[in-house]
Amino acid sequence: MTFNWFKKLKTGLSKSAQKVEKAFSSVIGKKKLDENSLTEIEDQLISSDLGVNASMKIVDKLRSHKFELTSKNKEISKEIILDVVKDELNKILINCEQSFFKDNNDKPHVILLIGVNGSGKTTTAGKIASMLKEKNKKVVIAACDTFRAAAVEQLEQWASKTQSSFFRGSNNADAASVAFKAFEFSIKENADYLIVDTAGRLQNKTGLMDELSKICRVLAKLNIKAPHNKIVVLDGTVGQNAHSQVKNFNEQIQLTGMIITKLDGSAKGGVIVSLAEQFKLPIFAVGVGEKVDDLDIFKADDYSKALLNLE
Ligand SMILES: Nc1nc2c(ncn2[C@@H]2O[C@H](COP(=O)(O)OP(=O)(O)OP(=O)(O)O)[C@@H](O)[C@H]2O)c(=O)[nH]1
Ligand SMILES: [Mg+2]
Repeated sequence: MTFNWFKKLKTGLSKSAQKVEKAFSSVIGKKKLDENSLTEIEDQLISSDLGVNASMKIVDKLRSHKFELTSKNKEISKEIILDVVKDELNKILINCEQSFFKDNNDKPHVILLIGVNGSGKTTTAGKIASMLKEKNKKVVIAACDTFRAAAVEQLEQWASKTQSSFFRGSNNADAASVAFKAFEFSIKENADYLIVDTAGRLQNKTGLMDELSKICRVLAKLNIKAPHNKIVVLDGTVGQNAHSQVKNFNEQIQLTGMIITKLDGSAKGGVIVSLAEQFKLPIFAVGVGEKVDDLDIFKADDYSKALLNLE
């Protein structure tokens, strides 16, 4: 991850960081860390979307460091407290670091992007294609949102911007059959990656959720391992609602990971911590803007530092 990216991530997460920072502001400069303060910190962390479990873990850690935190300079310093918190955040987030570029012995490697309406799937498809193109990979992007002509055009623009091949079905075609044909086409083209963009769907709409299973089933007919990645794209501004999205999509098609978008300007960036804590799924990437280079792979330490406004 480049320095520029870290800067972008930090700027994007600044509102979230302000919220998290507030959790500790009341104890900084104090002589002791009492139970009341710890409870206050825990409440603030929960309201910063870190979730109950992660917030409890952080507070437990602070409690166990109480002596260290208060004996050095006789008053609690921001640096020391944030260092302890960063270590604890890293412990939770480190297991989510995983690249979706690995394990590409299988060609084409199929990446299926799913999620609720407007979560950032199409934009993310374009951004991933661009990342892959930078690695000199041959990429096909397929439009399985066959109901909205605008959706197909939006994806086509991303394909041309990233010099990827584009595959579309006929209007109102069955999404699964388009996915199948796109896979056949990608095999014929000897592509390294096939990125399948799907229509947005609410996680409680059974018919549309079943369509996702069907897409996975037909892709597996051509390669039992496909789709190699089933990634839910989550809007980072929705906060705790992301949990029910992950839960339902995961129950439907067993996700291989998550991508969280729109972290720029969101005050709910802490949600990544609660998602990591609860689902223990890889976080492949995070998005901090609408442009092609506003997505990068997820790095636990960078994320923790950005969330705590550290250098
Ligand atoms: N600020 C910001 N905007 C984003 C980000 N990712 C996507 N967007 C914007 O969010 C809006 C929706 O993005 P799309 O990629 O069309 O979302 P989608 O999930 O494909 O939407 P549907 O196909 O309608 O379900 C667009 O205006 C994007 O430019 C991000 O990381 N940050
Ligand atoms: Mg879309």
